[in-house]
Amino acid sequence: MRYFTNVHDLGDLKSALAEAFEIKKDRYKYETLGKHKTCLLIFFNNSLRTRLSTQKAARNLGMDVIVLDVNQGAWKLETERGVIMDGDKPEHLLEAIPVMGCYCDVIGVRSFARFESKKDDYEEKILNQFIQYSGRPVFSMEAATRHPLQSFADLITIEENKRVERPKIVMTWAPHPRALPQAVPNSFAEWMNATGYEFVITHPKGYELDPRFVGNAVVEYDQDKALEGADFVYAKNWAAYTDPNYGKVISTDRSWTVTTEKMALTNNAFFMHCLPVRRNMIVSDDVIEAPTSLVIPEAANREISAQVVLKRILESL
Ligand code: AN0
Ligand code: CP
Repeated sequence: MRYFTNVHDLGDLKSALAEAFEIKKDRYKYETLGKHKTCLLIFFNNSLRTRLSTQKAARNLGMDVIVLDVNQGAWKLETERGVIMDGDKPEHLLEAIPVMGCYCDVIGVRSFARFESKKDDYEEKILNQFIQYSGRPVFSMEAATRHPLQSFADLITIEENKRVERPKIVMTWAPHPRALPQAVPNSFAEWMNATGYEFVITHPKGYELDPRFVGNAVVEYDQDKALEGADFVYAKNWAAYTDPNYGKVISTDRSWTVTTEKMALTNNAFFMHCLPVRRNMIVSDDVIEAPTSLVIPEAANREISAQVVLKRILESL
């Protein structure tokens, strides 16, 4: 595997999961695979989990790791071709990318949707430039439209906790004060559609996701109805996708917050969220602290999902 940007790059999910569980049993089994190989992690945006878990995964495989926060200490980057660079950006991404490629064997990139141009975001303009110009294998650490390392960790967590073969998974929008990307919900939907699970998405009108990600999921605007019989509740906020509101907050309706009353409608469901989460906006204290909350196991599985991806990339070098 040379690139990891979406669910399809992983191929058969059953074998990917088997590999994940093998690694989880002994995470040092392949500790020499990455000897003398350098993993460069580029962050255009903040991160706690991705930053730590991906470094840990790379080190478990014996790799060296370099982390660069582009906005802290590097030169401010111009990303548009054709711009007369007489402003505040001394370097162009078109030089910076191949330079970064000189110092490593594998590159991870975090670059969120900017909400300036829906076309640029949904064409994955930044991530694709790394693929095109770095000369190195590239994996996404959350790009504009997807967060596949998160979705893979979420899938591992569901497999570890499901009580029936075909659980009902409900992804619910929840309120948040700031505009957040659609990457996590898009990606979760893409991965759930690739499994045989029952999958329902619920959100207020106006928060419809890109139909290419919704796929065959059932969309139910009544959150209470959607939650009935759920085995897993996956909460996430996202900003509007549809025009003319792309990238905007159009509701902060707190009746959508996941509370104990909401969870009572489910089949004693597990609660999931990728974190970071705003308590009592997205989810109540009681729900996130309950024994049915999987937020910490999901975060723990980020090390495992990253390690499967890095192992496969190393095997292809
Ligand atoms: C980001 C998002 O919603 O995409 C990262 C989540 C993993 N969240 C925030 O910016 C709060
Ligand atoms: N879930 C996740 O990707 O968290 P960070 O943004 O902290 O990396």
